[in-house]
Amino acid sequence: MDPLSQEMWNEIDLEWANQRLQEHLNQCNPRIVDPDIIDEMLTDVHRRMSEDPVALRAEYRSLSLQKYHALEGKPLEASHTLDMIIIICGSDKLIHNLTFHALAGVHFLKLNKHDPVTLKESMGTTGIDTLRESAMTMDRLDTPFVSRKACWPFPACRKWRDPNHILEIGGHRLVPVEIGHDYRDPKWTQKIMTLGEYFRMAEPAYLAQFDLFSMLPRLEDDLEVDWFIRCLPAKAISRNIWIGVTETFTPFHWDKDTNVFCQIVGYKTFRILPPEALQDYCEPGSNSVGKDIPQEALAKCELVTLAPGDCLFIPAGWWHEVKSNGYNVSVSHWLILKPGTE
Ligand SMILES: O=C(O)CCC(=O)C(=O)O
Repeated sequence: MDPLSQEMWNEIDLEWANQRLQEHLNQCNPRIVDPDIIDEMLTDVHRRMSEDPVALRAEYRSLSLQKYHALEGKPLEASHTLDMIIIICGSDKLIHNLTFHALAGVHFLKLNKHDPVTLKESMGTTGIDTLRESAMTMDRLDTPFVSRKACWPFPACRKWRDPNHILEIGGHRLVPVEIGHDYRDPKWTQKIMTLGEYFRMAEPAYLAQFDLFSMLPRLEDDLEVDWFIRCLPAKAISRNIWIGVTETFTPFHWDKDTNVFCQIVGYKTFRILPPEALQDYCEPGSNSVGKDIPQEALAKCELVTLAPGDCLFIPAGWWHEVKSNGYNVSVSHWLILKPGTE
């Protein structure tokens, strides 16, 4: 969801949503009412998705809405059907309204034990202005920098230290979780599970780079959505959450967009290298490298540990590798820069 242009969906209008759903169902010809048959069709559509992603996503959404309707009286199954639409096709106002409807009155059972994340000594307070000044005074945004405590004013830095805050909002919702140490591991795989199940996992897993905000817009209240408009020369933003419950590891890679990476809960350590540093170790066209990077190529790494509230600015094309240990939440913002600043 793009916070710079999005129409906020805070208004829940069930009458409007039911009318839209009914209109949609009336257009389905034939209309399928057996959830098991729809499931088989959904599996087939998902398998063929790469053949024609636009048309097949539309078909996936349409079939899922029919399944949702057929599951009346089964709130969790109905809401999971809508979550699969969000994961595969993205969210929209209708899906968001229907989810609210499906889960009204369903509560999530709190985690009964969690270790609150203790704050190490503050690494200095600088605040939002530092990031704004750095962004404004740079001719070109082509050097990484850390702005200590720049996003510390976000309420998320305090509220999300207790995972139950996130779980109360979305514990029943489905999310795609990476299972395994990292994506180079032959046993690495992805599983869809509820956020509640994810938070109870003990084996290496990662809820990585997921737009949880389009699923749970209430979480946006804990961030400052217009912060980037005030601070940075961005005309649009793609925002993703990274939640770790065990240790996490993201191997060296680069991204095509500039990133403002906000550390919200816990600590994360980055190794950073300029674009030319690892070119010789990656396949043409690839943005990642295999396991064997010679030590001499890593000699000039910048090492930085982010604490809660710190922001790291990673220019497009810069290599980065990221480690964390224990409960950890970050929010990355890929910026679509204003003309003249890219
Ligand atoms: O936090 C992580 O594990 C990786 C973050 C990252 O690579 C990114 O935001 O581009």
